[in-house]
Amino acid sequence: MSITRSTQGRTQQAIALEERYGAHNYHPLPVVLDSGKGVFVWDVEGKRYYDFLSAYSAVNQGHCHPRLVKAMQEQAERMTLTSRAFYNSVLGEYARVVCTTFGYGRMLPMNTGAEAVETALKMARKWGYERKGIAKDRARIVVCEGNFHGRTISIISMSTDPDSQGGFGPFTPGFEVIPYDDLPALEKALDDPEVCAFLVEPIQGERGVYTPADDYIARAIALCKARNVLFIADEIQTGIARTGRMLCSVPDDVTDPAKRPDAVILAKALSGGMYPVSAVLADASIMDVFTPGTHGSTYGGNPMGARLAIEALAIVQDEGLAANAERLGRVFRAEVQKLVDRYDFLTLVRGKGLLNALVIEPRTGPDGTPRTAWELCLLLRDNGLLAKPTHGDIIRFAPPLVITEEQLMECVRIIALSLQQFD
Ligand code: IF1
Repeated sequence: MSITRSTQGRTQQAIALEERYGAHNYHPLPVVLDSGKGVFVWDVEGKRYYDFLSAYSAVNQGHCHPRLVKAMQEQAERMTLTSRAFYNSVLGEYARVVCTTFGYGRMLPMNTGAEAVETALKMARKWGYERKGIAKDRARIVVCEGNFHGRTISIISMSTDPDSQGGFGPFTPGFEVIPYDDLPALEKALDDPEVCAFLVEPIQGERGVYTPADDYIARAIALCKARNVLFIADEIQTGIARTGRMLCSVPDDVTDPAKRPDAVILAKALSGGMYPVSAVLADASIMDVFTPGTHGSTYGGNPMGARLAIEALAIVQDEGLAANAERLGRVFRAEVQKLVDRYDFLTLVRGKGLLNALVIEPRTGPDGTPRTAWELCLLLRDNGLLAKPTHGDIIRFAPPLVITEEQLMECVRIIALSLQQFD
């Protein structure tokens, strides 16, 4: 006997199950996604949406890219996990590909972004003691207000966001917080001889696609090099073509090590949304502070993740995703700027490549109801586009980088319609 449920019931049932059995550590937009392909996702009721979040920039290559699905199927039938107790036949090639793609001598493979950030923190401290001569347990790392680098205890210890940090003490010491996009503050912080590293996002994603002055990162790199401090770029959200080039912190054609980050942290789109894969990139003079037994991970460098990362990076190159993001990002910001000029409750649109955000003035509608970014996201959802507010009044717009101009213009029309209804 076939039991047919009203499809609306499937949405409510999925939400109810998650509410009942899942921890309440998120407040998802009320939509239950069931399948995805390229720029599109479908909910359990069969409704299609444009995905304008891309799983926080993990699906740059588009949902279920056929080359990634094929790579996963093939590797799944061959070998998925060996641990690093033994070599495997894919990790060496993955290490070569990711080092040559981004221009570094060594890579350390991990799984989640936070794990890679923690790895970079350990590397920086150990480098500080062994190469810079900082006294034992005295190393300090400079970070920025508004940072987001993950959710582990040490990473939230450097956070300035009460939601991320509150209630989880005691905190890991050794972090110095300075204002973002403030070179004099960085210069002052670097006066401390016990500083081993400066960890920074080239654009602060979680803060709302907070974009610094054009020369901030380049000048911060120069300051760090001059003071023998490691410049560590967290490119977990901004890297891998999202902002119109392979790394947001440095143009692809800048090869001079003096003008490049000392270390780069990657995750998310490194596997195209198929599997947690992250990595820390640095040259041997820094990375070789890690010796056998000083760091590791059960799944880090596994053949499945390695195979997917090789394919995910190849897709970015083969499909010209950086150039597409650069070109269509300009189109998107120009079109949305017209809407900002039209509606007084829109403050600005900002971003780089296809990592953009729209800042809304929170207000109360004529019927007395709140008109916040959340309400606008519900209208966008009803009109077939999924996006999510960050920090209350900011909506991030970050579609998969495979989007076409025609699709992008359709999404601009959806945003315009939703703003009209929101007004
Ligand atoms: C959540 C947003 C948050 C990151 C950067 C490290 C990590 C992230 C620059 C850690 C992860 C995710 C985490 C997820 C929501 C999303 C996010 F910024 F993308 F919007 F939280 F701020 N560095 N960002 O963006 O990587 O351990 O998650 O693999 O925690 O809510 P991860």
